[in-house]
Amino acid sequence: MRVLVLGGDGFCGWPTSLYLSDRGHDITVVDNLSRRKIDVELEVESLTPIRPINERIRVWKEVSGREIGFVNLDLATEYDRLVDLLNEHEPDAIVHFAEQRAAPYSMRTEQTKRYTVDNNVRATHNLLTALVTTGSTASLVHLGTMGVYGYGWSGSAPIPEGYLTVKVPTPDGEVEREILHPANPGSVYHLTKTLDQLLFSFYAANDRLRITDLHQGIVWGTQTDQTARDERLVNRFDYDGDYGTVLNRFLMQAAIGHPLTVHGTGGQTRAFIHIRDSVRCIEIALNNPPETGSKVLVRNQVTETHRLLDLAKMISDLTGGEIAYLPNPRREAEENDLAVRNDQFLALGLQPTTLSEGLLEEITEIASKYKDRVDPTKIIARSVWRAGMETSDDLMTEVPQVQ
Ligand code: NAD
Ligand code: USQ
Repeated sequence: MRVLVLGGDGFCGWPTSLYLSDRGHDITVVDNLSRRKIDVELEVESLTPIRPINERIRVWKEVSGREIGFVNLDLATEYDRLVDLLNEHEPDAIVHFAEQRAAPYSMRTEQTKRYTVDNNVRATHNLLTALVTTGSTASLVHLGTMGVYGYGWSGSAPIPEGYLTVKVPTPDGEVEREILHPANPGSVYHLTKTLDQLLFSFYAANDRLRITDLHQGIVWGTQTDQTARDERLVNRFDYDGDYGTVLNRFLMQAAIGHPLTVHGTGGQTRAFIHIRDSVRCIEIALNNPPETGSKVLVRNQVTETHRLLDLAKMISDLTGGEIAYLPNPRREAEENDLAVRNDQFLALGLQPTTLSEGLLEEITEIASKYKDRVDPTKIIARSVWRAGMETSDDLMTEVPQVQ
């Protein structure tokens, strides 16, 4: 397949591009490199030393013999170039990762709230109108999030894959309807994904676009078989308070001897998936698109759910690290149950990598290896959901020397 990978320089996009290229697909990465610019703005770097995109692509050619194309394009602001790209490229499929994806960054300031909405909603809508105007028949796979459902809105009832069947009372009795699961975003970032959902619904119905929305959990891990082939292909690993996600942060913290930063009681339960499974799911989704004219196909892209405190304890047991209970900078439930249906990917052949298999390897092969690159002043999460909320002071000012 000829595949455009939008956001293909990012944490999920880069390993997906390499995986699909390795599987023989013809890949072009489209990315405006905004994520690298945000690192400069936040004065932080990936724990792993990621190379510039053109070098990454050159090295991939060297090790695999396969070409990957690159187009530097801003989906949110360069509409005419996007239309030209679709006309010239005629893709069979498009994978859309290209959004501002950090909840804390989206809540940091009024500018980052506005940027997140402007960037994400315009990028998605531009893509949809460009597909219509060019008459493209490409199927679209978008990365959504578990956070569109909220966490635990229906208690211990498993979250369905996208749609709920409800009974509507009418004067003539109850009628049954299938609706999108109610949206319960917990941050401006998650809000943009709920807006994306409505855009997809409209364009699937009105213009018969073929769209799959993958509601992905928190991705953990770093490397895939492809990114591990050469150090210059290494994937991004975010550990800072805005972009670092919880499990990778705990792994990095354990590696440097920093207390594990549990927000509040740690009673929050979230869904997780390893990056190796995430890239496999994308290919499965590409190979199994919806029919023309059907509603948006929603698949939950998660493999396990865990309470944060249980994760912290698991890592603490493996490494001997302490747990710190910090004031929670977010407005979120202190405790929640979370059960999620993921029958579709399992039925289509996904064999999940479990936490128990991958954790130790991740600590030793990535977090420990690059621990001297950590800036300890960037670890504590300081973006608050409402002005005036308390955050913790730094728990460590210097990274201890490698033993
Ligand atoms: P990332 O920030 O590492 O990658 C996103 C990429 O998109 C970056 O390279 C960025 O430069 C690019 N981009 C952003 N706006 C763009 C624009 N307007 N035009 C062109 N390129 C643009 O994020 P990620 O972790 O790889 O996440 C990818 C997608 O998956 C996101 O949409 C995110 O919401 C979703 N997702 C991520 C996770 C996770 O745990 N990382 C979990 C669930 C869903
Ligand atoms: N948390 C801690 N300690 C930390 C960091 C986070 O306790 O050091 C807590 C947070 O308060 C929150 C939970 O861990 O309760 C998850 O936070 P996170 O930063 O790992 O994940 P989140 O903000 O939800 O966002 C990430 C990705 C986002 C994706 C989402 C999937 O950044 O792109 O959409 O995971 S999901 O959470 O399933 O909606």
